Amino acid sequence: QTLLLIGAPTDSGKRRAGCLMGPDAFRTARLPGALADLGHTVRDLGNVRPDDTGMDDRDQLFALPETVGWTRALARAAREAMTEGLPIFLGGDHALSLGSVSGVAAHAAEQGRPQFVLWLDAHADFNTPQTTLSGHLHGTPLAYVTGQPGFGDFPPLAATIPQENVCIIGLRSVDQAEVDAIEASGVERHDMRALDENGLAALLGPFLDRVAQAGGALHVSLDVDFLDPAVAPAVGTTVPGGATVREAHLAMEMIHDSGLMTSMDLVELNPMLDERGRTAQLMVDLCASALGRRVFDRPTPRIL
Ligand code: DIR
Ligand code: MN
Ligand code: MN
Ligand code: MN
Repeated sequence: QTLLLIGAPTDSGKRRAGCLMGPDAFRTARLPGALADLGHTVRDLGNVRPDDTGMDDRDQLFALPETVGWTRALARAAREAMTEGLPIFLGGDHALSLGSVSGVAAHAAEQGRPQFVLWLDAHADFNTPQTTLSGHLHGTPLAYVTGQPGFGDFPPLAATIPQENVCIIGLRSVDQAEVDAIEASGVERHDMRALDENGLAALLGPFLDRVAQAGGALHVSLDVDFLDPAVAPAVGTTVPGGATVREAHLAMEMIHDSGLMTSMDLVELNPMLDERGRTAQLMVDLCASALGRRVFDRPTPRIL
């Protein structure tokens, strides 16, 4: 497969800085090499830069003009990349998905193909610019791409993703307004208790079957905080009680075996908070699993 690495160093989605270093941390942890080792053709397209919007700031929203600029630029980059291969967006905070997901959805609509989204995250990211308590726009991408009201400052969507085509796994920190909106919606959602009780495969398998039945395109958005902070500390919004290393790998392995994934985001890595690159390395290994690395393919461990 042709894989396109697209650096998306968004840092405007929340107040704590550092995610802008994410793309280079993924490169330093040898993401391109790990994917090439699997037999893929890997092209690193470098980093996208945000459009200049000339918009004014809004008191209630953190860095709205910059995030709108990113959304425009990344939606374009995503739509274009879909004609050439499988884009992997190297974040950057989760605000990048306002652009990546709306862009890939626009491409799927052109192809007459339904777009599906798998959201692996502790959070629902289902706030709107009206409901957000933090003013952090990284908490809004799923509301935007499913066409919730209140995104008038953002580019109009070329294609809205039906709520039923979205599946969230890993939930353990959801604002009240998000709970209300999501419970009234058709979004498939599984919190950590559901994962504990049923196992990852029982939650993800039926969703992947639905995507296959529909002949859909599948975007996978992997937020570092899907993982437990004990194994993935390098994220500004850690929430205890997250997925284990194996649960996350199993998700990626099932995604690969399904053959359904058409685009991916790796988001919220904050290298300033990392411990000798261990979170970056784990994200690289997870990405490799999603693209075909199996347990028996793993390099011989180095004895130190
Ligand atoms: C919270 C936290 N729901 C907010 N959100 C996210 O600010 O809207 N943290 N996405 O990673
Ligand atoms: Mn998120
Ligand atoms: Mn999150
Ligand atoms: Mn493969």
